Amino acid sequence: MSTPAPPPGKANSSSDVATKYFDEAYRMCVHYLETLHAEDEHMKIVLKRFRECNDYNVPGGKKTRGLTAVRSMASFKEVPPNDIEYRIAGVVGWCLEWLQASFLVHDDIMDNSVTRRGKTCWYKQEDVGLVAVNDGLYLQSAVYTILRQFCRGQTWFRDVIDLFLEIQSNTIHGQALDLESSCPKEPMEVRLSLGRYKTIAKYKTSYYSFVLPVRCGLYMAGISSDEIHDLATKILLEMGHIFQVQDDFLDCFGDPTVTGKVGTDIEDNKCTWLVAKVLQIDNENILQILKENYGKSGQENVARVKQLYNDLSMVSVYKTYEEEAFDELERIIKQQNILKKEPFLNLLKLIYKRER
Ligand code: GPP
Ligand code: MG
Ligand code: MG
Ligand code: MG
Repeated sequence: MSTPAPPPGKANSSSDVATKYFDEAYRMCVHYLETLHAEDEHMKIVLKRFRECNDYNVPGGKKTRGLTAVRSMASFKEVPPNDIEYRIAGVVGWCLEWLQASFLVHDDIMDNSVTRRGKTCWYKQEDVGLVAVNDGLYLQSAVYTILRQFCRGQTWFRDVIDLFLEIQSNTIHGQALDLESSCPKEPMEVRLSLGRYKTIAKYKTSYYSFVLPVRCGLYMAGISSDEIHDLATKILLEMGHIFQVQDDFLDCFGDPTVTGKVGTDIEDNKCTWLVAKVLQIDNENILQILKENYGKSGQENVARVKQLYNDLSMVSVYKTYEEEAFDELERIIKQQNILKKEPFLNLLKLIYKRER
């Protein structure tokens, strides 16, 4: 792929009509959430807490998932969407952002992370702590509260709700495998294999980050054919895989001032693309170094693993992988004649050589 990555924020440019509707929909959703149980005086303190929780955790990301739902709806429709269709797609887009926020709040606790989107993780805030578990559950319930309030009358309502529920379950299964794989009860060669990695990335990331936004867009555009949804899923799972490989690379080699998060994968004993690639090399010395240092929180252990990655030129191995994987997926998208190519190519471009 030869197109350079768009500068951060370009996808959010004000000339983008999807962005305009999308930004407007956030306040509408929050406003509705704040009416829930507001008639009971005692709930005031809870509504205040949830307002802070929403504003801290939902809107501060890249918004790729939410905007992808709106853009997909617009590109798959035969005729340009009207105001109402854009607004309602904006609401569905925000539901993706609420789902993402709920996952991130919980993921940061499980991964013992410190920063997220350039700020202290929600659970690390002095007055939050483990109450963040309930806040994360609230964020997840908000997805369905919003969908039921604003989308119930739509022909695609049932399909979209079903898809959210199915993919939420997939993600929880993926997160469980991610966590099981960081537990030393299985041998390192088994739990950190490339095969295991592929399953983790597919379930914990690809479904909710790529399949869900685009398939919501298809449903909102009135497209429900199995053939189309199946091929879209196949392509989007590949895209999600590349995205998680990038996430793992950035965890170790990214700039935290750009990614907004400090990596913890080595300390956390995670099954990442980097460690799985290294373990593919059949070498006793490499295995020994990893056994002594991987999954340990000491600075010297983490530094030893990073040194091993450098000795094995993992930056260059990654760059070659990224280039080839993008080229291959671009070829697959262009080769088929069932799906509109442009929305898929645009999404692929959006993550090409991403640094955050
Ligand atoms: C990415 O993992 C996957 C998720 C954030 C999904 C979490 C799912 C739950 C059910 C809680 P990651 O830990 O690599 O992400 P990051 O690098 O952003 O912390
Ligand atoms: Mg995680
Ligand atoms: Mg994490
Ligand atoms: Mg990560």
